[in-house]
Amino acid sequence: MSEFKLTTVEEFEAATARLLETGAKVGADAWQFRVKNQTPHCKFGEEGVCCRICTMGPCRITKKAPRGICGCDVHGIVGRNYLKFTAGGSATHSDHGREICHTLYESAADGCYKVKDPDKLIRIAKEWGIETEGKDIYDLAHEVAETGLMEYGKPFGTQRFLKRAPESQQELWEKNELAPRAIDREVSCSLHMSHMGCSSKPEALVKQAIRAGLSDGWGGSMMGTEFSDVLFGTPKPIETEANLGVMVEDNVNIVVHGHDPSLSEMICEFADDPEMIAYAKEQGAKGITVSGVCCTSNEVAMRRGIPMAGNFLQQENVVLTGACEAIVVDVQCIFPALGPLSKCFHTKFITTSPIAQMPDSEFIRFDAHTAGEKAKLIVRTAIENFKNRKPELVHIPQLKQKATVGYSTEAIVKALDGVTNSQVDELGTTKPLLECITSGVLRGAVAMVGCNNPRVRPDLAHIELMKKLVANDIIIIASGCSAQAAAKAGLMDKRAKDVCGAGLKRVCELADIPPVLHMGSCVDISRMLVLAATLAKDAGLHISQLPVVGCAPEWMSEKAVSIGNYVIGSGIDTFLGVDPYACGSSEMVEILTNGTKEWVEAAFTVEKDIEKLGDAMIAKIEEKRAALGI
Ligand code: XCC
Ligand code: SF4
Repeated sequence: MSEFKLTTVEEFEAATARLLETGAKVGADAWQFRVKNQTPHCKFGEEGVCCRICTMGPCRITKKAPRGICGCDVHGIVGRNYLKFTAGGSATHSDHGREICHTLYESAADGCYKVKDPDKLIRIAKEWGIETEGKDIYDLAHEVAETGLMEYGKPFGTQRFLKRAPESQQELWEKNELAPRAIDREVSCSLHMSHMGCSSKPEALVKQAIRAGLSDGWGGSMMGTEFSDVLFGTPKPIETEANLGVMVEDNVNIVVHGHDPSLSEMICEFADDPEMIAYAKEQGAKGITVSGVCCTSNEVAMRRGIPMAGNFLQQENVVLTGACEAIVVDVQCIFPALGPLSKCFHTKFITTSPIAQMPDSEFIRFDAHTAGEKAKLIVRTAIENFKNRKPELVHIPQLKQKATVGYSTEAIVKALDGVTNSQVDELGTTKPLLECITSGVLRGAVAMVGCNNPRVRPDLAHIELMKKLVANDIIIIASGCSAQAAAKAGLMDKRAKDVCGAGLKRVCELADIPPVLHMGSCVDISRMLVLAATLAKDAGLHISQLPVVGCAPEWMSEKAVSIGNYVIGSGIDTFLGVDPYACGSSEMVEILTNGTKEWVEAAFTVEKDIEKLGDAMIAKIEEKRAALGI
């Protein structure tokens, strides 16, 4: 085995610089240049003090003009903007969840989509009080899917999955009117509250932001995760690789990008088809390589070991390799830049969802009924494009790392059972993990999530923070582009145990895990909620008492704000490296960083200095340990 060494951000950057040289040859634009054109950013926008929700404005708050034309002050404006931002994220995650519910509804024994994890389906049905006895599994799938879909619009009651939380958490939600009702209602209500002439009281706006966030985390996202598992299998540890070097020069390269696994699962299926591989060979390639970007990539990495070409800010790089026959996208986080960029190369930019339609793309509409034939068409299109490559433009940076991924909550519980000899019941027990934490072998856990962002040096905060935390015996669970940053660096290689403190290293050896556990895509942050809830229940604690914090050091999207709201809303202190356009209001800052503790026992910390951010997380974890007397 070759010697193990983490890849540095400098190495990522050198690879990117080389790709930008290719770009320059063909006149390609890239985000690196657009950032320059957009700098300096609008100060009013950055501080969240610009309001354009009615045409009396736009109004921007300054010393000279402390109120908008309607009389709204800065706190109301920042608060409304914050709530709208959250609603956008909650809607997006939840609509993804809804699509998955529909896919589950369309599943059939002879259909494109089948039930791969019937046990999980039955477990959820029982949890929801749906009769399972003697039912055909597809009848049950339809019934569960329909019940799930009702969660979006039911007139009465709150989200079913809230029952998974410890009682203490549920009480807090009830008491503070934070328990999310129908998902669509929370999104609509947020838009209603932030309409001209409705709420301008920051407390009310933040409370609703938390409720809308919770409807995402414990509603839309959780259904997205659970039903994806039912359809495509609950992830188990699996080997894969990460970074651009996973693309293979001699093969047809298909890159999947976006979030909904329904598309990418099918693409992977057909890329494996011997008939397709033979066709690729006929066209002069040696085979077919599917790799991924963003959360679609995380989904197929977790379940199939499909390699991860990169995270968010690497999406242009895959095209710049000159070796990408097709970049196939579904929804979310897709740069519209991919259209014009693909035109500079032979790459086909294929959009598939009516929700994400873009200029300069080929639209091959994907739906549950025709998924098979459409996937086949896409794979075939990519294969036939191989011959159009311009060999002089081909350069794939030879950077990649091995990664063990696939750590669903179920898989983590199972893996950690190797550490002690506790009995495991059907679902496993978190006792061994709790013992590691109580004894101090592990000091705690950090959920590292979210995007990378040109506002900071991309990937640096993710990687540096993880290195610092694992060296301090803090285990990391990661998702989204943060997980991919870790994988690219090598932190998901089991050999990364050597950069850990002695306690975590021992746990990694005994349980045979890497120190950073890949929990999946961003909707899979719901897995983290379930894990935290289970740990708290098993320990007889509030979630807020666990030595666990969340961190999104480079986040950028509306979805990330929704996530932040549901993570603090679930009692987990959350550390951000990018300000959510809230710093223009002292009252909003106070509520978000302190005031929310009164309702949910957790709050945000915003800190742009990476060292200080890491220190603050460690201090928080130690503070929680001290409070527990461990
Ligand atoms: Fe998108 Fe989920 Fe952010 Fe990555 S981490 S840039 S939201 S892909 Ni969710
Ligand atoms: Fe200006 Fe008030 Fe209209 Fe906002 S709602 S644009 S602050 S007048």
